[in-house]
Amino acid sequence: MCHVCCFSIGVDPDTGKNCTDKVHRYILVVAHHQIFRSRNNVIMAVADIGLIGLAVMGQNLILNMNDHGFVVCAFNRTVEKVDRFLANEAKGTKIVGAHSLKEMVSKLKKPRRVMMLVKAGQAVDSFIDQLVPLLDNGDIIIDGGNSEYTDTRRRCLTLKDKGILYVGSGVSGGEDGARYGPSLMPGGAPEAWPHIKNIFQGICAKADGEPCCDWVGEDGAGHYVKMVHNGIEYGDMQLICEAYHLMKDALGMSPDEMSKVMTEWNKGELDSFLIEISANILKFKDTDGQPLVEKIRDAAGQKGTGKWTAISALDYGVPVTLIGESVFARCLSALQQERVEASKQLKGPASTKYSGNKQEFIESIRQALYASKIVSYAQGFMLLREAAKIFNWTLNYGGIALMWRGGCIIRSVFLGKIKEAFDKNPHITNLILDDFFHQAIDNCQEKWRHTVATAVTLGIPTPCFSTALAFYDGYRSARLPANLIQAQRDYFGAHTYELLENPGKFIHTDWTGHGGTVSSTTYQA
Ligand code: 2AM
Repeated sequence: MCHVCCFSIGVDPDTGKNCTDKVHRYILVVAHHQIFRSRNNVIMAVADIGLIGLAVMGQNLILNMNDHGFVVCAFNRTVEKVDRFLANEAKGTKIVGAHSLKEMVSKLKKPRRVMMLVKAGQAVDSFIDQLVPLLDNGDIIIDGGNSEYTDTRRRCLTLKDKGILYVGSGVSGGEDGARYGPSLMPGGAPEAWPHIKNIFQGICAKADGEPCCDWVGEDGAGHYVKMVHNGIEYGDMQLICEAYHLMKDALGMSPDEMSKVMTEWNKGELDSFLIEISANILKFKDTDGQPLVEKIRDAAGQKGTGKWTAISALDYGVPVTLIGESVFARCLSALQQERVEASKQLKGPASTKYSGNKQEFIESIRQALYASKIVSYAQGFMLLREAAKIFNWTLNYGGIALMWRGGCIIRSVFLGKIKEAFDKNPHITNLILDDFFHQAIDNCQEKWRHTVATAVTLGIPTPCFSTALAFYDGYRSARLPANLIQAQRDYFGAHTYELLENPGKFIHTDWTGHGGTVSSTTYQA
């Protein structure tokens, strides 16, 4: 008896009789693992992929895969959820279920593909430990959760030794994305890609007909790219909030008015999901007819991926200042009670109202937002480049821009321009140097400066607009004041410095006349 299909090998499932025809018997033997029949004799192909984790993202991805013709076998730690899912959301589909990992694995075509959408951390390790003894060489485990890339690197290396192909895939787009087309960022064992490509590129979002999913790179690259995506998302959200803050406080605009402005912005170069939903949020009314957004406590939460990006930027010494500021802006907002108290004591400028032309200032804010956004993405790609160097990843930067072009939270028309920039020159040092973005910043520069200067004068915080501008001015400076830092370090700690005319040669000066000539070892943080 076969435990998969419940039929004896060689028994014709239509008649239930032992088949005597030699050829037919052979076909039945070969086919019995590929086809099995349920009690009511409906033919069900064995599953193309197993999916563990029936929270909303997992369920929606399964339904999405089913829509695209893939047979999925569902499993969940709490197994009652499998039956509930099959009886409700999955009713009438080709989705099958399993009550144990063993049962799930036995229903999968080879090489077996198992995707996990479970809580990041211990749950992922626990499922891997349970799956490995059930799988064969060349089978594939995919983690589609929000895992840290360092965990994915470790898992990838450990499983390679066991002959299992491990993939860590970023999945972005929220519940709707998972159901109707997410952005997928898979990385890990490259040998796995040909076996999952059809499913991944089948179910993902499409932008201008192209799939928002491609192979990202080795080991933790997929989850790293997803992490940077989330960091950029933090930055984009904060930039929109700064625009909102200026329109609200400097121009005294109502949520409805601001919604109309953002709707207009969404028709041009800022066309993006986040601007679109912000316009919708601003015009949304509570049951009493008042704008709901103004009733929401201004204390931002966070789950950590923005913070991880900032930590990674600090670890690798890349000036990803805008994402860093956006994380700190959330931290500052979270000190809500403290701020309310401080607001009663600490004074700013006498007025926060802008006295110039309103329409012109709205346009200035738009340009500040656009220029800052360019800086943020340039910084994000700087970080990707550095991580690729450190981990020996071959990253396809244009491909990454295309993966983010649709399906995910930062989807925008703007990413098409980034893709074009990398298509033109895959080795470009910095996106700001690309003709298109260079020109765009030139066009916005004056109004960007005016916006930041006005915000400073009126005492309205714009940490991301400001840091983006400071980065831009720093990046375009042939000479920064770090010569003085080097002198200070050498003065108090004999850390040595290089002369402009002789880079690479570190020397020490006895600045005080009694410091001696011994220098400390030089190092780069
Ligand atoms: P559950 O339904 O049994 O709680 C999102 O939380 C998904 O991750 C759910 O499918 C959940 O399973 C699963 N999950 C969370 N923590 C887990 C753990 N420690 N072990 C296994 N699965 C876990």
